[in-house]
Amino acid sequence: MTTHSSLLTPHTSIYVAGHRGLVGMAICQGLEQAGCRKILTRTHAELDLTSQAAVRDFFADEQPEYVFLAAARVGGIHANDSYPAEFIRDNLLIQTNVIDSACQSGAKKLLFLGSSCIYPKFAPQPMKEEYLLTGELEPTNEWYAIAKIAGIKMCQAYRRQYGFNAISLMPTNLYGPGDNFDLQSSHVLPALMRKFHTAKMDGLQEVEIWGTGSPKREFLHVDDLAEASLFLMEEYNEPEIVNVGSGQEVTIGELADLVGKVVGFQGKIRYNSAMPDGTPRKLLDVSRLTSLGWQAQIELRQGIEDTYNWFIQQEEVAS
Ligand code: GFB
Repeated sequence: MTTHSSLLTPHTSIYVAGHRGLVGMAICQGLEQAGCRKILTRTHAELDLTSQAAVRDFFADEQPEYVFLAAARVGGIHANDSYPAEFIRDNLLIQTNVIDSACQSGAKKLLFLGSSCIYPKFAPQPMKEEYLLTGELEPTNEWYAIAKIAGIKMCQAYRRQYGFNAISLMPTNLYGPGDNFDLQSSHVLPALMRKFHTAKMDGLQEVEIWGTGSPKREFLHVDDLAEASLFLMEEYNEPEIVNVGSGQEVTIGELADLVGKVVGFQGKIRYNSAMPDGTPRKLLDVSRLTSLGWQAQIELRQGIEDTYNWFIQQEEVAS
């Protein structure tokens, strides 16, 4: 982890909302490695972020200087498609409460994490930040996307009316240690890892993959995202959103081959086209970020190996 300049010192008080999730965990780790010692966290049991009163009290008591807003209801294509009410409600509540309370309690800066699904389903590729709100959204995740777009607009509105330094990052599809490996609710990469691992252990000859295998996705290791988040917290103070991607785009079929090789699964793949493909392609244009001086480091195969090592350790602990 690269260490950055001056804002995030051992004495800076920093709240990481969502510290038990994939992104929040990696941000906490990055902050610790950068020497930060006043990192505030609360579990869901300690602080319900959907409760306006609880969030307001927390910020009034703790008055964090910097806030990483990584708490969200997230999930893969099936979870998004199955629970639209929960995805729009919980995300609107969490982000509204945290952004408003951070501003009211005098926080110096907030970093909001969005998602590449905010862009139109058929946006030209790679997708530039200015394509936001230029077309129809992908129906499987429009509820989540609308909540994230509201978060972006709230950051911009609070900057404009109250002078609050709130910035927004749009990460591409993320993966890494600490991910959700539940087959019903996870994203594709951890789902494939679990499916291939289970098939290998049980000696199964075939694994089912959803959709046609032809959609393309870009993947970014969560440690890269954490590093980009720290970098932008230090360096970026503008209303415009910033894409965070790796430029490493593969089809789902190619991803399956790669994950299968890393896991050591030698059987066949069967595509279930009754399950949705989602958006055909989602590649971010990262020229704004690279011009600011940051780019991703972790190559996809290396990142998959790293994640599989973590996954195996968890399986051993659980068994
Ligand atoms: O990662 P994923 O669930 O999310 O699915 P999205 C990506 C692609 O992988 C889709 C295919 O084409 C899926 O049909 N796929 C194949 C699988 N097998 C599987 C499987 O076993 N599990 C899963 N989950 N997918 C999500 C959004 O979209 O991406 C969220 O719904 C968010 O809102 C997130 O933006 C980053 O990339 O399609």
